[in-house]
Amino acid sequence: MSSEPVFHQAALGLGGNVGDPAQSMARALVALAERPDCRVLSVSRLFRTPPWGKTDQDWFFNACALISSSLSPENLLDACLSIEKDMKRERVERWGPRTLDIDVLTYGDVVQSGGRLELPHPRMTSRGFVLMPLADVAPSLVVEGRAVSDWLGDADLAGIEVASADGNWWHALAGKE
Ligand code: PH2
Ligand code: MG
Ligand code: MG
Repeated sequence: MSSEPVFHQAALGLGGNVGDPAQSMARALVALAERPDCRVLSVSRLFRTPPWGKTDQDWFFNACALISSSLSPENLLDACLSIEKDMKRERVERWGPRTLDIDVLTYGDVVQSGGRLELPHPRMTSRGFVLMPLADVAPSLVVEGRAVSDWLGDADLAGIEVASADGNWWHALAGKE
C-alpha cells in the first residue's frame, strides 16, 4: 500500500547582499519549486533593506515565500542549506555579507528549540526585513501569539524600499545569465 505524502505549510525568508542576490534568490525559488517534495505557493515582492546587526556592509535584498513541503523541518532546512551551497555561499562571519541566505521561519504550528533548527525563527518578530515581505504572503499567520501584520505594525521599517511591483520578479530573473 502506498500512502500520499503529507504536505505542511512553511514560510521561508530569503536574503543576500553579495554578487547578484536577487538572481540567487530567484534561482533558489526555482530550485525549490522543481523539487517534487516542495511547492512554492506564493512569493512576496522584493525589498531592498539596510543591513541589520552588522551595519558596515552592503544593503540586502530580501523576500519571503510561502511553500508547502512533505519534508520534515530539518530536511527542509538541509534542502535550503544545499541550495545556499550551490549558490556558492561561504559562511564567514555571523550576520556578515552573503550571496544567499534561506531561513526556515515557520513550519506549520511547530514550536521547537534546542536543536539545529529553532522554530519559529527566534528573531523573526523583531526584524522589519523579515516581517515586511512576510506580510505580503501571510499577514494573518500567527507567530508567538500574534499575527504577522500586528508584529509588522510595531517593527522598525526605516530605510526599507520596495524593489518589485509584485511577487512575480523571480520568474523573469531566474533564467538570466
Ligand atoms: N540577514 C542577516 C543579518 N542582517 N540584514 C538585512 N537587511 N537582511 C538580511 O537578510 C540580514 C541582515 C543574517 O541572516
Ligand atoms: Mg538569516
Ligand atoms: Mg540562515
